[in-house]
Amino acid sequence: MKAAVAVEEKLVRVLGDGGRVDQGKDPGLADRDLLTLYRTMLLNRLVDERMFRLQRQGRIAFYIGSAGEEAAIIGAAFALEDRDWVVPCYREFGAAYLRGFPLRDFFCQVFGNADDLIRGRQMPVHIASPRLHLLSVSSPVGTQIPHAVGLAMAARIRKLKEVTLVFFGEGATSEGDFHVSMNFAGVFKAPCVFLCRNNQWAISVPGTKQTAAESIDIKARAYGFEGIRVDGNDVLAVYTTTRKAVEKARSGGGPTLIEAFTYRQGPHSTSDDPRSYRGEEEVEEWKKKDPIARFRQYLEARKLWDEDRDMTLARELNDQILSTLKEVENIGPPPPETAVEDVYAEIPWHLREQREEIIRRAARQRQSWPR
Ligand SMILES: Cc1ncc(C[n+]2csc(CCOP(=O)(O)OP(=O)(O)O)c2C)c(N)n1
Repeated sequence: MKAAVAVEEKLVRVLGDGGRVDQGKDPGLADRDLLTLYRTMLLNRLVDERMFRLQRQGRIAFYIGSAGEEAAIIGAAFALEDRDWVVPCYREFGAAYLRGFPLRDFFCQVFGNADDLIRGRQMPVHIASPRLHLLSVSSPVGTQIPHAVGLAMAARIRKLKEVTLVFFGEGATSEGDFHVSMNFAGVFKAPCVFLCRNNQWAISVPGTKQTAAESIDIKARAYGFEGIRVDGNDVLAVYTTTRKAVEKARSGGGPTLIEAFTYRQGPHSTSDDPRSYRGEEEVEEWKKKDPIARFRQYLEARKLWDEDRDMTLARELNDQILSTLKEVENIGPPPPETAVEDVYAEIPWHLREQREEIIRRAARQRQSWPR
């Protein structure tokens, strides 16, 4: 913890205490954009809360959320254009939603039901959308980073002005994939922005055990490009920093590493209990720096927001979440025989045989255990 506190002073910040902002630092976003950011952050938080409850009730198998990290995720994604690419880790539902990923499709994926775009073949929350330039979520830590650099290089070779934004946690910076990717991106000036959500915990491993360096951003120097450390709970600071990095990448200036210093407020996923590895006091301290509450103060200071509007929005979003859930929860699983589809353009004989067998068994099971 000590190292983190010492370097907190050099964090890029826009939002000051009580919602105040220095004139020179305000990115000057239109009111509509500011409200979109707030709405998306709040939706993200409410979806997470609902999903954790659903998992505890045994209605979904697994969930992984982003409470506390919404500013780092949504602020960065807001700096992109539609033609750009997002290569997510597993906490970036907010970024996907911002790019137009429908809530219904997200819930269908979490249930792994027949309407899931990837037909139940991935872990819950592991979404993808080629249409929205959103690569598939990678569960293995750090494997998405070389994919992102490859994607960025492909865009450059094809002379497309598309930038790739890749998300990962600080734990991923201990993987070889991170270093290989950073080196390659530096040498070949890949139009890639590396966004490290330093939420200070890689499941039970604290940030202080992840690196002997004083921070993550300085690692970029060794690879010959810029690294910036930003307050990851300050949505406007994350947005302005990422915007500059994206513009630089688009104009041929090469990659940037952004370390968004933040905190994971909840468990790693529905599968762990963080009380076994970190103190409640630490969590409470970070909840006081909540990114949504902080942004709300700014909106209130600008007279764009108040208590009434907040309650109305929360009610509206919760209604939307509940009605979408109601719509998708009983859709049921994809037919089992679809397991062998989408692998080959034409299903080969051995998979055709297995497909027939699956259909026969499923019919027998339906007779023994009607739904
Ligand atoms: C290669 C690999 N090793 C271990 C795991 C198990 N694992 C899943 S998430 C995780 C922690 C990752 O932490 P970090 O990169 O900081 O991201 P965060 O979860 O904090 O967002 C680990 C160790 C894995 N999925 N892949």
